[in-house]
Amino acid sequence: MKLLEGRLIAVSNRLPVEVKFRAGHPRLSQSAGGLATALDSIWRNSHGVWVGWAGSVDSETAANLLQKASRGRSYSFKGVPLTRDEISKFYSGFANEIIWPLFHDMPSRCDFDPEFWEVYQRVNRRFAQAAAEMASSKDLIWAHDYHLMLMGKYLREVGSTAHTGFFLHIPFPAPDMFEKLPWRRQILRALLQYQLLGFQTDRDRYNFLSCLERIVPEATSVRDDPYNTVALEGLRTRVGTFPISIAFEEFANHAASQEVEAGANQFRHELNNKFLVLGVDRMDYTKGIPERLKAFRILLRRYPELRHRVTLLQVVVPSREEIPNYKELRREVELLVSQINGEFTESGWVPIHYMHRNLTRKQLLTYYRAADIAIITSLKDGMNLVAKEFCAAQVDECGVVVISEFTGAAAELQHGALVVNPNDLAGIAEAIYRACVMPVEEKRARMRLLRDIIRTHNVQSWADAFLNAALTTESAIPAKAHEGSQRDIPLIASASSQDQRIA
Ligand code: ADQ
Repeated sequence: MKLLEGRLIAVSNRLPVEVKFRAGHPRLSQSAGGLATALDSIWRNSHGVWVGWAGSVDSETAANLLQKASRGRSYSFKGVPLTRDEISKFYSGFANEIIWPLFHDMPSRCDFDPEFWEVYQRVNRRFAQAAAEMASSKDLIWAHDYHLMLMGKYLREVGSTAHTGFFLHIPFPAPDMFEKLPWRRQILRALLQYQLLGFQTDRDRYNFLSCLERIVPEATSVRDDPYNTVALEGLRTRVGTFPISIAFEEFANHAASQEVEAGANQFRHELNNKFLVLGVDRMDYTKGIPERLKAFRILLRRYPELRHRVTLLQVVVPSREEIPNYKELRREVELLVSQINGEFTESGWVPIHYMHRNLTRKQLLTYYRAADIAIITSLKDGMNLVAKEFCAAQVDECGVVVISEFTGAAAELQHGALVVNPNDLAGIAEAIYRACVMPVEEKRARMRLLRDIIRTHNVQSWADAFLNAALTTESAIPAKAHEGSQRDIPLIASASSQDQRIA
């Protein structure tokens, strides 16, 4: 295991803290989310800087507040200022109205506005400058997610000599989908300017390699187990699979605490010990929330004996509310909840409990512990950390996971979970029924297996694997690249012609 000699420069669109105005005064608040939680564990073993947008506030105020927030941490924060127009065209526009829907196989939701592309390039350049300013050749610049796909190219342009890596938290689509993107070639070529590219699953990695084969045929790829190495114009990029995970022990220990246990018992008591099915998601059209609600309705119609005995708790955290698609989704979800409750509610039993707000970690763990089933019906999902968090919280090993086959998590959890096709509403209803009647020994055997997997493949092992791969990548910047060579250089002379094909 190679250790980082220098510092870690983590770069993400948002910082884990955000400046917001309360009573006219700027204040820092913690922003929730999978990435913040994941990176938190990494900083325990490394020091450095986290670069990202800190909220709509002037640079000086942001810098002062971020400096204060950095005290007592192993890393500091550096804000990247973005204007309102940039937030709208780079973040809401290019990232969330083009890349997000396209990479989740929903091209009809894309708005391919060419102005979004202009701003996306400009903002990526600014992030690269901010990261490069503070990075030395011993440091690793680790960029996160689809907002920063071009940053590797700009890092080279500004002459950064740091190690570079990029991790994509969302799926990478197959070529037929990806090629709809007007800027497909520029994006693939820019990604190849990073030294390491990490994907959540093998499927994503192979989709990326297949896209290269079709769209950037001048790139060559060889297998270099457990990675692929892609060569283009004198540069090489290592490509690997690194399924993200959670801080298992932290979740499990907190879930086992007396306060969480007492809260879970209290909640179950209030529900009259009904069988509890739990959904926890960002309000996002990729998460399959309407599909889940419709499946629950089928369950109650098909199995009247479950009425009064099963309750669905659906928790959604508000998300991207400035984008019209998201507003419509909220209306659709709330209409379905009220229709289903209208159809089935009887004295002493409401079939669906619905919450639309942010929860604290303790509240989230209380619901995870109280629940008998976690239901994840994403139409497509890079990983889905909720599935893993639920398993970590099952300290008495009795919960069942029903999970969509189109999540990254299903690739790891398929042998312990009940795997469903989220478009098969009757199939989801049957899976919930099966979980309701599953013998307790089977539940325990499945949950033990799931917990063992997540305990071993936790967020620390994810970060270690990525860092190790980044630091052992050969030839950071070959001399030819500095000279601006356009020639393809055969990097692995001994590779057979078959190996030269993208695997
Ligand atoms: P998300 O799409 O946000 O992440 P997910 O992986 O499920 O999806 O993470 C959501 C996080 O938000 C979880 O940690 C969960 O606990 C938290 N959360 C959900 N509802 C909440 C609520 N009401 N209150 C508080 N917290 C809540 C993206 C990708 C995923 C990928 C992650 C990490 O879309 O596929 O798994 O990044 O790589």
